[in-house]
Amino acid sequence: LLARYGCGPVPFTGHDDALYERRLIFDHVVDLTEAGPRERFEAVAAAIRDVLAQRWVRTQQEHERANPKQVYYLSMEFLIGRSLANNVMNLLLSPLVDDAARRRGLDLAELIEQEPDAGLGNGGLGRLAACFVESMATMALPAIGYGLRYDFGIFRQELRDGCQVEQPDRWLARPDPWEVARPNEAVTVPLGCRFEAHGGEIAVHRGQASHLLGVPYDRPVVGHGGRTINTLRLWKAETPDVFDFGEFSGGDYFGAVSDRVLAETVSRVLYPDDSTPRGRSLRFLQEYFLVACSLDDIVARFLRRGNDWPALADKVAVQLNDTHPALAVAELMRILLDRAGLNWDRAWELTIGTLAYTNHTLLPEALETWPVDLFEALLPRHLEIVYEINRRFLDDVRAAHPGDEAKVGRMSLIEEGPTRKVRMAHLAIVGTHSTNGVAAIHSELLRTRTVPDFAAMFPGRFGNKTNGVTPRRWLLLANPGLAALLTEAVGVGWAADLGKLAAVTPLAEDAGFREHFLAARRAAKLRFVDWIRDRDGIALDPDSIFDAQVKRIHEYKRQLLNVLHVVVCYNRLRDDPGLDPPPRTFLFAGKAAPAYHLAKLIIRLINDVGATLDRDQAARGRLRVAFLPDYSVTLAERLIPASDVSEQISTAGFEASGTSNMKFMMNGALTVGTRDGATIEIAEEVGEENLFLFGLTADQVAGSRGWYEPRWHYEHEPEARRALDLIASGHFNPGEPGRYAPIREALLTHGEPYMHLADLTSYAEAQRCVSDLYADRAGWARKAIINVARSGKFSSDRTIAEYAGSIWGATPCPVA
Ligand code: DL6
Repeated sequence: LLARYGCGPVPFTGHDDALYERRLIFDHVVDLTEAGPRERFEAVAAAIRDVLAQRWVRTQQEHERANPKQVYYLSMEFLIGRSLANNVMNLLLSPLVDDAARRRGLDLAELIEQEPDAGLGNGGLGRLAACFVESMATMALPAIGYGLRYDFGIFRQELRDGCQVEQPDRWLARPDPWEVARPNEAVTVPLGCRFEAHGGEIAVHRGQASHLLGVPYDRPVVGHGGRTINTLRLWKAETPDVFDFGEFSGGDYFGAVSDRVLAETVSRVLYPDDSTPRGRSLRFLQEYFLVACSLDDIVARFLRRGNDWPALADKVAVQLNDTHPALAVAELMRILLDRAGLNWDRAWELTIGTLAYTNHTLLPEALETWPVDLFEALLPRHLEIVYEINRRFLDDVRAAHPGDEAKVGRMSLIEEGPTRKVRMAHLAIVGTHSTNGVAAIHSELLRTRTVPDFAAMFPGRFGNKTNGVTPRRWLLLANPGLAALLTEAVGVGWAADLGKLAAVTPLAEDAGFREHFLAARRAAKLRFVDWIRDRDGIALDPDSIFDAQVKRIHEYKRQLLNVLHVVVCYNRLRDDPGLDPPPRTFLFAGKAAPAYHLAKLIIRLINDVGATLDRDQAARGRLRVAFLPDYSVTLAERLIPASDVSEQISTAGFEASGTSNMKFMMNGALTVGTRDGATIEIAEEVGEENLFLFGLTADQVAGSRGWYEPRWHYEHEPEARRALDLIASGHFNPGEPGRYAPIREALLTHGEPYMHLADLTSYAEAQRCVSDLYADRAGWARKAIINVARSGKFSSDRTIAEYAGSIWGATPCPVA
């Protein structure tokens, strides 16, 4: 793939051996021997940034000069994680940095641990954005990611008495060595009102226009090989002046300063809701702020390069990561009408040609709508434009379907009712030239079930782009032992062309290779065991199967199904102490949205079950449950290579794609999964015999809606009944017997949407097959090797090549 994109690794040569010392002394004014680990980390990171700075400038100069079609990825979330080790790897500086560290007696692993995760995302959607920008840089695509520079990213999760407690994530408490503030490139964002923010809501004072300032903070996005260094530009909200001089000279010093503080709340905190937006008005302002700053910047760059408005769609491709930046449709129309002075039809054509939209969820509660009132108060001109888009669009609907007012109502951009709302997904579909889902089944369900009227009206606009993950971070960096083995087997090129791993397939039959493979996996497991013991004081048994379910806690992802199965296993051990299944450790990690009470109760249940098993002789040493607090990119990088089993057990039809499923298989874990999201495509790649599929299909789930009766399973399936009864009995929580009544009630409610009990029996059967296979060392290794070998499709390079080819029409712009 990389060869096709005309790039490959370039070793860095001209280095300055004293960069680190200079950074330490001049930035921190500290004697070399007295610097603490954090100062040493900052100095190393700053030294690496010094190394890449000229190439970063060179990339920008080349893009200015060549004036290629430029890609922009707009996303409210970029779940970046740490950057130091990743940047060193992608710059191909690892041998040099290892050597420099050795000569100075620096413990690199210790320094790496000093870097906080940039947790600017909730989960899959934000991590995908981070993988995408890395792939775009690796493939030399001229691309910029735009997001918000939240002062507080996703909350830090603590566990107290087994319960999730949210703590602020102060990731910027110390200076971030990667970012470059560019106040001279700040943009002004006009608003139709003044506002005050209180607890996530804003109170608007109509009739008093105000404005915000968007200050860009740039972060380097290093492509593998270090040739292209693209930019991730994150906006911070500020007020135009420190003081409003009118108020100041009038004596209202406090009022003038507090206005500034209010404005800065716009980029203060990431909303911690995954798939279930809470519809806070400050979030609406955040979304507009991202769109307004980014489009202003995009247009400025477009014009600066000497382009004229008619060329906009030939020179600019903007991808909207879900509907969060869908206001871009109205904002770009506003720019083209009011600023460029184009007529409506021309402006509309350019808007559609420039923008494209990715859908990431079918959950009805996650499809964004915003009250018309909020538009009226904050963005009256945008509302006018949305109404006009809708008027013209509904004329077309009526012309195509005369008399079908029901269809008109369904398709309207405005949801009528006591509170009139703008349907952001409809705006995004109507105002862009491309709508894609993120896995084949998801794109199909989007077309056929969620927005069939739109798919019928715009058949050419709908497509699929199955997600991918970057193999640099998720294999080369995360799993050095396995990576080295793969390089030995197929050469160095696999990290930039993951399809090359297919050549490993025949080695599954090679007993010697299997042993090396198992040894590499064992090393990753031991590394993780040490790391998690040091981080959390959690002791894990590396001789047990590590069975991992790591993702946001949500009913549709079915952590509860996993727990029910654990309790089934526990009951079996209590019944028959002679049973001898291979020991298993069920690892859970993930955050619950702070207001999602049932999800938080699930976390507590997992912890209660874990504590009970630890105390019970029947389970000890054979069955363990551990909830690893504060799931993050860094935790995933350590845990995934150490896991034997990957749990992908969402109710079929609910998980749009999933991406941890790809990271696990790439690292040699075997999947236990439903036919959902990209797991279906993983099964196609590896063959159904090389993973453990179970459960109802999406069609069966949809077909059961309305008549599904969980009580039937409760009454006819004794293991399910006993497991549920044990949970409800207070066995795991003797201090508060009724604690899990809401879970019992949810699982037994007629029509339970996630169909836990319907899938429990086939899930337990799949898990029995896992235990049986584990006893067969060679058989297990064979399947695991085939998973790694067939993971090529799931590189985000492949996904990005598809976006570039069929949505953006963008080609690489290599930097000499
Ligand atoms: O496409 C990235 C990721 C998918 O892999 C997950 O399956 C999906 O749940 C997630 N979607 C969201 C929804 N957020 N919104 N809106 O995070 O996207």
